[in-house]
Amino acid sequence: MKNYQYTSISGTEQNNAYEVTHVSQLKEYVDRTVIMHGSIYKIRKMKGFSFLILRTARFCIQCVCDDKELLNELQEETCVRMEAEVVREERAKLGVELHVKHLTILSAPAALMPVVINGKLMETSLETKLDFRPLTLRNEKERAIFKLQEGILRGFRSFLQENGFTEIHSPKIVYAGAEGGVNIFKLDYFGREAYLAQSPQFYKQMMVGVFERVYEVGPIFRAEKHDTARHLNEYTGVDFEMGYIESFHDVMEMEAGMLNATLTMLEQEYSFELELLGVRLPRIETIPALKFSEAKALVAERTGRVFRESHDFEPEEERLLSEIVERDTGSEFVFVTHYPAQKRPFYVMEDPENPGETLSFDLIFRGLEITTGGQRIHDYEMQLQKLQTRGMDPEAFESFLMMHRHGMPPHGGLGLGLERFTARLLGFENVRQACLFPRDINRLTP
Ligand code: AMO
Repeated sequence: MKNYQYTSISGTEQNNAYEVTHVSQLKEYVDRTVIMHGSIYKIRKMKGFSFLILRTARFCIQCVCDDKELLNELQEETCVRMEAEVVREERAKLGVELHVKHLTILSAPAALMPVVINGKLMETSLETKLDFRPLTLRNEKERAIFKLQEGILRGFRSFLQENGFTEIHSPKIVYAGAEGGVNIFKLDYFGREAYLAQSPQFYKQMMVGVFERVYEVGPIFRAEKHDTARHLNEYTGVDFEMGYIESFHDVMEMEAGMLNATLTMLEQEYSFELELLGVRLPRIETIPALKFSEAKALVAERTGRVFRESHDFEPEEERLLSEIVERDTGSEFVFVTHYPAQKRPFYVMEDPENPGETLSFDLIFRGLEITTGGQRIHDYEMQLQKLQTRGMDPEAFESFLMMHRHGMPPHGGLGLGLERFTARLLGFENVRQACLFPRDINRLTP
């Protein structure tokens, strides 16, 4: 017998032992003997036997072992290979448990765990969790966060592939920042000044001239000097860019479709993790859209609060806007469009009917900005003029302007922060909880 889920090992079919690499269908093996490997996540001593919880690639399985000698040798986090009988047990999470017949120790830990990782909840601070990340990620719930994150990316990728996008990989050592501002890491590049990429912006635009529709999933570096719950110094950006658009609404529509497809995939293929973490998935029917000026006015009117920043949203304003929109429409997502040009980078297209306002948008989800996007300038003269009015040197952007000079279709795209989206989806206040190994102003390890 050979397929993707189970591989029979030669010679063992006679005694009916199957090497199981995927435990979700373990139930089909009731009363048979299987061979499995994993780590001993937890040992619970009972009278005359012990429960061993075996942590496998995705699930934890309850095992029963009554071999006293063996139990004396075993400790938590030992890596083992076992031959065991599958026994129906309705009280066990998977509906079956394993009765150990034979067990081989592959590797034993050299030291005791510095933190308890096998409790139901990890009752420790975020700082401690992050200090011991290689270990704390082994916790069943902690790792489920990142299994879901894998699901999110699978959803994004398969939607984009189905819609004709080509995946690209742009350089992360760059000659200029794309997003402006001071949050850029400088680098000594063989005596020349270079930077760590703040965004794949220039390159994804260039690649629209090549493939028409492109996307990239990759690291983004921002030298944020403040320590907030929504900023990382290195995060994973999901960027896409599409040519021949009629307006930036095409980009918003594509994003709504991508989120919808992804939530459906999570519901179908990640129910184990969703249940384990008690995640409530949002619904997306139509995402309401408000102009920036309308959204500002709405928050001021409903809350009676006036915010200082007139060209952008303050985080508290985003949160309040989300609450109002959810109350009024039931949607946990809201698009805010037409941001003032002052706060948007030089590649963003201004509204020809209303210069000063941009054809751009942010997507706010459960109170936090998760995406920025919009239509870009494709006309050479317009881009050149924009650089000049901003006092920027066109020569420094020669390789960017090259594409404009030689013909570009109307195009637009967006950038989504993977950790921010994951954090809001899972109901976390701090974006670090949705990052495997966060980099912030105080943290460079592990
Ligand atoms: P922007 O700078 O708004 O736009 O970034 C896009 C999205 O990236 C996420 N994000 C962050 N996540 C964690 N830590 C940070 N420090 C951080 N900064 C940003 C947010 C944000 O919405 N080039 C444009 C995108 C485009 O127009 O295509 C850009 O980078 O979720």
